[in-house]
Amino acid sequence: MRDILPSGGSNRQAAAAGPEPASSRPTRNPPLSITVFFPCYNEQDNVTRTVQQAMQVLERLNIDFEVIIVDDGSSDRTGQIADEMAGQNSKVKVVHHGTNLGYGAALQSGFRAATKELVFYTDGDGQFDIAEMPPLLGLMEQYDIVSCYRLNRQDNLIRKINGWCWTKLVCWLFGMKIRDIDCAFKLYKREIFDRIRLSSAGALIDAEILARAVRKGYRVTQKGVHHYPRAAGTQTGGSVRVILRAFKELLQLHAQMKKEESGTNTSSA
Ligand SMILES: Nc1nc2c(ncn2[C@@H]2O[C@H](COP(=O)(O)OP(=O)(O)O)[C@@H](O)[C@H]2O)c(=O)[nH]1
Ligand SMILES: [Mg+2]
Repeated sequence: MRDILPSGGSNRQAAAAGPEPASSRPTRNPPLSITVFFPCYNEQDNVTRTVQQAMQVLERLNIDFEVIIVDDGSSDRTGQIADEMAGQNSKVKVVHHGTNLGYGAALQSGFRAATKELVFYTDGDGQFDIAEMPPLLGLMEQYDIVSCYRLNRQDNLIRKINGWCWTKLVCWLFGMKIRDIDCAFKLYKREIFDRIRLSSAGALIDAEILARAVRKGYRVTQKGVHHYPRAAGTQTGGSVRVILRAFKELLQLHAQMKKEESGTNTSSA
């Protein structure tokens, strides 16, 4: 486990010049409340199982919680199933997108809708085991973010190589040391999202959140989790459209953050 700090000097300056990092403020132990959310796009055959497993794990924790399903404009029955679950349990909430807006937009909606002290998300397709989330909670006494990495990524070799290169590229551009940037198993202090403005609607979102949070001085730690084959439904995370959009957003974000950084340096000079 490592304490992840920005590796670039300018980022370090920006973090030092920013407001007091959350990690230096007192944290309650145990954490009082958690939002768990699932981005879902056409997950009619997975969403019930995924949400029920989450409810079981969360009930056992004995803390205040809510579960949010973000239906990203699904054309199958995901939205109806989500509404039915919310109708049966007041702890389940649903956010619907009228059309498919993309993975990043789905995550942004989840973070915006979250009301609890901590916010955790994982994919609605059930490729992770939410039972691996509770051991991460204790880490929030020392850290603001737990970014997990897949111990046994269940994808073909090409996708694994692409994922490795993407992580390296993004970390190099934004001065971070993260093992698996797109691993959809992350825990955050919710207040982070009051202090950063996100722009990525596509797959760049994970990188953008981490880059912006690290720049603000939030502390990240990493932990390995297991990854399972998709049991049902269709994977779209590696499609050419998703990849091209991620590269376009990467160029835009890099330029935007450089501009923001030079603005910060000029105003603090
Ligand atoms: N790919 C994709 N996934 C979305 C979108 N909106 C929400 N999701 C959800 O994001 C998660 C990851 O998608 P998936 O295709 O399994 O990607 P992969 O696991 O990275 O190959 C799933 O829970 C999807 O239902 C979207 O517009 N595109
Ligand atoms: Mg998946």
